[in-house]
Amino acid sequence: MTVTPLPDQPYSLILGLGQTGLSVARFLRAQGEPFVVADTREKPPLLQTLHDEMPEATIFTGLVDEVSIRQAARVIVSPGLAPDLPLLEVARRANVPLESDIGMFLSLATAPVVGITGSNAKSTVTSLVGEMARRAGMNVAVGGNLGVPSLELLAPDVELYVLELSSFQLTYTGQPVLSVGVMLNMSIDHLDWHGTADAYLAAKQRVFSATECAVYNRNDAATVPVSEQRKSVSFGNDLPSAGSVGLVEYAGKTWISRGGKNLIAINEIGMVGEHNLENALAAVAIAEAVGIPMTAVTEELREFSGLPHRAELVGQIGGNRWINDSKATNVGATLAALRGLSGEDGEKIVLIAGGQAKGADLSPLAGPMAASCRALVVMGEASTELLGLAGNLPSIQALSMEAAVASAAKFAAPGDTVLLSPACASFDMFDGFSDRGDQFRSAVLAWGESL
Ligand code: UMA
Ligand code: ADP
Repeated sequence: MTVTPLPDQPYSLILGLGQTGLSVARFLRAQGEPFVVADTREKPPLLQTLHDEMPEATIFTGLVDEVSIRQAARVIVSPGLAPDLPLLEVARRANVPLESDIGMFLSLATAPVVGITGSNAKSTVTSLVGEMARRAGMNVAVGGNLGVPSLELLAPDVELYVLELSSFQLTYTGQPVLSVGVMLNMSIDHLDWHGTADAYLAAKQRVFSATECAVYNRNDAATVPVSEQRKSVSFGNDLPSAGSVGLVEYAGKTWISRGGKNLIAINEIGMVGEHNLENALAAVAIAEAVGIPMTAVTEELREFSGLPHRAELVGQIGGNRWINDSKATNVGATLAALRGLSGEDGEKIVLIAGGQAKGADLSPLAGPMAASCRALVVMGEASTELLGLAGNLPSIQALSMEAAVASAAKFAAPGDTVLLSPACASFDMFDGFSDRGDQFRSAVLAWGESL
């Protein structure tokens, strides 16, 4: 343990030295406010950066001195830290308030803030809404759980903030004061962090606790605000009522319609898959709530083709469509991919799945896999559980991404889709979902060249 003196004046204890902790330290330093940094890891990833930028900062690593927590005026908790961490119990017992960078940001932001949560599609919808606002000529700042930590977005000339909010961030944010609070969808994830499904759902529902306008998915009951709302806009892939967003059949086409006005035919949308149509509907509802002009909204829907690693086309190779959906780190995302990418003419999916299940029950995959898959290739810690769900499907375990691609290629019939959509986190075999997706792409392209 490093022995370092604590400040004489009231100080903030920044718990966690990842991207969030560093952004809080930078912010407090710029404000001239005293702080101490603590991280339970011996060598947190951004230790050197902190030393370089602020050599005078007090930091505890590894075994954190509990006195530093008890004497703090507040603890600013990084989102990766689960609520049952003993250090957080020390703070609670000493009545030291737990806060988040998001709460600090919201108390300082002067422009409207859109906060977007949900089990899946947060990054896609956050980016899409940001692009819609940019196209409309607004000075928009986009970040939060996606990319740039919120405090680093603060600037006096920003006209709109669009934040992706994770259940972890919401847990430590009390009642987030938002202009527009959004819940896209709900399926179970992060049980290893939250402990129970109820705790996960309650964290997500916080997005509505102090919002001016709630945007929710009327076809997903768990996204409907439990608290009373002054204003709300719903979206769904059914007929919209007045003031909401949905789908309308007109002149032989299906249209995204808002408040009785048809905006864009769905065959003109740049993103693929049924699940991305839901995302387009959500983005229109958010744009409506924020007041982004609809011409910019529809232009962007035509242009935006989605983010990498989310149902991303790698190529049409060897008679098959290869799709990288490495960001599918929970069951809900893989179910959406199976639903959204199933062939209509008898083509089937060869699914590559597996990794760390994070305490989730994978069994809801069994039925949809049986209905839409030709075969199953499993990887990582969840292999045995997934093989147990394969039923009559041909299945095999692969020990590397190259082996998974080779097995999938053997299973695939002409016209089939080979889909990497793991339903699991990647850290047992990869450096993260991007690394897993990149390795998939490389292995597919290398296999294609060998043909
Ligand atoms: N950790 C410790 N001890 C500590 C502090 C952290 O062991 O004292 C561990 C955590 O348990 C975790 C890892 O370190 O495994 C990183 O945690 P962190 O809170 O320091 O993470 P940051 O670098 O601050 O990144 C966080 C988000 N990460 C998490 O919530 C795990 C990033 O989201 C986010 O982009 C960033 O803040 C900026 O806002 C990533 C993520 O995976 C993309 N989010 C989850 C998801 O999307 O599913 C919620
Ligand atoms: P998040 O930031 O919530 O993780 P992403 O946009 O990164 O969301 O997408 C995560 C995963 O969810 C990807 O595998 C993507 O294909 C899948 N997905 C995208 N849209 C939906 C949806 N509407 N419902 C369920 N899954 C979806």
